[in-house]
Amino acid sequence: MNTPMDAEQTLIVDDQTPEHAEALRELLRGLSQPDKWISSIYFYDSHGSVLFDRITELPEYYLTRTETAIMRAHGADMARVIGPDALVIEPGSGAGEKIRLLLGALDNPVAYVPIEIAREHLRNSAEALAQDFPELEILPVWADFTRSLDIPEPSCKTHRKIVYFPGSTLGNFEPDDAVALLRNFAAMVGEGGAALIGVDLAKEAALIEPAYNDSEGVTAAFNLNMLTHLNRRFGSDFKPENFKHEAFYNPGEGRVEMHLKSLCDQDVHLGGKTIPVARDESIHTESSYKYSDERFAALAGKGGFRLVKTWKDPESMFSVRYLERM
Ligand code: AVJ
Repeated sequence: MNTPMDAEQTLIVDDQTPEHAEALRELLRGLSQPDKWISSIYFYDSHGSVLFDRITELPEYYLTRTETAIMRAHGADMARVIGPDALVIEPGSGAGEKIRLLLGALDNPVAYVPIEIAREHLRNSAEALAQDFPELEILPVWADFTRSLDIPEPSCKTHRKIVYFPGSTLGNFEPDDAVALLRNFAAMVGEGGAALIGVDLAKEAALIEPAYNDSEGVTAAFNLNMLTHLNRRFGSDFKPENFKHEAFYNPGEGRVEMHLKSLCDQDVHLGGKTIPVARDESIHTESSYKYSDERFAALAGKGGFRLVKTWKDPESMFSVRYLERM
């Protein structure tokens, strides 16, 4: 009866917090629309994070590789426009290579403020960074970066606070939400502050779609893993084998859409509700917006920033944008 305590055992915690109840209501709201949707935040359980790391190494997934190359090629120029003694704020995990390239290029950065909702992740990445930059003051903040929060004061004076937001993560926000997020960044950096943001570029569908339909099926596994994650977190009974990964560029909306398409008529149970899903019906799991120069400049303006400088790779696949607070 009792499973011996070993690495195989998965403890299921019965979550009765109000946050969990609110998340369940939002899930049910999305799944009762004529066009069903589930938030892309549910990609990222621990297995999903491993799959995402594998995606970033796929030959088809140009985003990470290209952005890293832009940081390497133009880091010195970025450091010049940012100026000395910067305080760098990174909303989301700071585990990556890109933050190291930026901090390594900057002239005497005074402090690094990673903001992360996953507490263990925040601690681990901050500790790893402290090893690599022993002289840098690190001021981790445990928070949801989409909400308002206070940026801690560094012990040395800073001449510019800057938000670093790489990875085209901004593209996962609906345009109105992206504007709200930029406004939040503007509040974090204050007067004279700035932002350095990695943004995937709008381009031909044929150049984008392979990145979301890789030949090894890692992106398909990443998309389908969301269902396993939901089953564990919310006690639902999605059958991943009854769904198929689908991803395409929607040029009208300027976004890649990921969907899970039902292979049969089926019922899914979640939070005491029965959700019928028809054969060929799809659940929208992610949008990844791609921006032209014009559309990004307009978005930045609405978010309270002026687009000052853009760096691209030679093929114009990806961009890194420097914005100053208006
Ligand atoms: C890291 C969120 C920008 O949209 O390209 C990768 C996530 N989705 N493959 C992206 C993702 C499918 C990725 N972002």
